[in-house]
Amino acid sequence: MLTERMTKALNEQINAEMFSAYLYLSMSACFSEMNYSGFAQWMKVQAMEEMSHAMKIYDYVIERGGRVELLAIEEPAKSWETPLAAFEAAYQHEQYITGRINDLMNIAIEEKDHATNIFLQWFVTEQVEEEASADEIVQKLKLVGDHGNAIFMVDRELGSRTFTLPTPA
Ligand code: OFO
Repeated sequence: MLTERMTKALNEQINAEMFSAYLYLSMSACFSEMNYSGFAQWMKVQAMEEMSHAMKIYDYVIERGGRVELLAIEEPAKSWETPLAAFEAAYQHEQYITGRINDLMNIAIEEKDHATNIFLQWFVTEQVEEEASADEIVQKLKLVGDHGNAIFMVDRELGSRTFTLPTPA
């Protein structure tokens, strides 16, 4: 059984993951408008991944006999000046999410909730990957600078990303 405090924190994380999905879908729409179909595809896949993160927590709360409460999803920003600005914002957002996962882990420890602690370990590892992949693209875009052809090549490369359901916790 989850404590009330743990349940509340997990419900808030469902919301944060859904907001991540909204944010990346908004970036995808912005890229589509700019005719960067590869960046748009990458962000769309990222949005689906975020929804799967939310669902993972949703299923866990229910499995533990907790009550899922869905909260209002904040409206994301709608436009970014350049691909670099969007990916920098994505990287910053992932750092914020990592902080949230760490806070959740601290609550699990304080509540002596070992099952939730183990469950959250998947997210701790996932965040390392989430930060690394966003930062890698930021670095690549910094390297290519204003060179249109090179940006086009990065766009093409990122367009090959497809969605695969993350491995179970
Ligand atoms: Fe769910 O990892 Fe990104 O936000």
